[in-house]
Amino acid sequence: MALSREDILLLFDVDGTLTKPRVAIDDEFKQFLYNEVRPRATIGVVGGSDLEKMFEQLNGREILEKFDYVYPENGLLQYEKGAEVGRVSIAVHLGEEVLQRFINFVLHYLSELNIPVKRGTFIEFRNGMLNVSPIGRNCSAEERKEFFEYDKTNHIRQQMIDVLRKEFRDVDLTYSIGGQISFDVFPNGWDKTYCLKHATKGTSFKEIHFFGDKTDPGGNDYEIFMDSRTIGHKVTSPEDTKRQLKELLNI
Ligand code: M1P
Repeated sequence: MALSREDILLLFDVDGTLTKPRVAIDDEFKQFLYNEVRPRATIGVVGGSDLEKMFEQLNGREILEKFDYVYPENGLLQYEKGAEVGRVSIAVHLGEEVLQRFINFVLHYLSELNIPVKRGTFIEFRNGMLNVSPIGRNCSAEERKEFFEYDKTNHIRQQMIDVLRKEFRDVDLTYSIGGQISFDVFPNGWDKTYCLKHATKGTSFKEIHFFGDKTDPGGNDYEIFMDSRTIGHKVTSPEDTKRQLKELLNI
């Protein structure tokens, strides 16, 4: 028996899955999603980024209407059928004392770090997570590319994470590299699997599929890709996502 829209949920990562890293979604792919995929399945997007960055990449606020579920910050904020239905706060969870100890340590670490280029906004404070960037989120697109290449051989982010893990072993924190210039920090369990409890509340999906590119250990798609509630699809680009969707839905 063929599955209906109510039976099947497709959840998508953003960077590397629906778009190329930190750029806007391709118009043709967007039309394919809305006109070919949406009639056949319930669709949701679960990104590591905050809502503003999702708007930048996915053609503005229309995603709140076009996607059934929008989950920024791994689903630590939840929008369903266009409206916010919940959020959790890292500040409340950790408490001000631990939070400041962490922020102070990061700023001190960065003040002693020498890398080719440093800009501004080294810590972005979000609702459910902190985003830490050694180069700073104010870098240009060119500087972003250069840092990404530099980090591949110098492991600036990984070394910093190793130090933080040791220093804050008493705090339940997960560190996740999801993009090119930064890493996300959030309480254990607040990874992308967090969105599943919301997506499955009051629904009876027979299949939940997840599409992501950072599905290896340490990547921010790993936990949800491996979760027993999802059927994981590893993709290499938006073109690959489209190809796998066509195959799955017989389009
Ligand atoms: O969606 C993946 C990541 O995208 C951005 O990473 P970067 O700026 O390092 O490329 C960030 O929004 C990050 O939080 C997110 O996980």
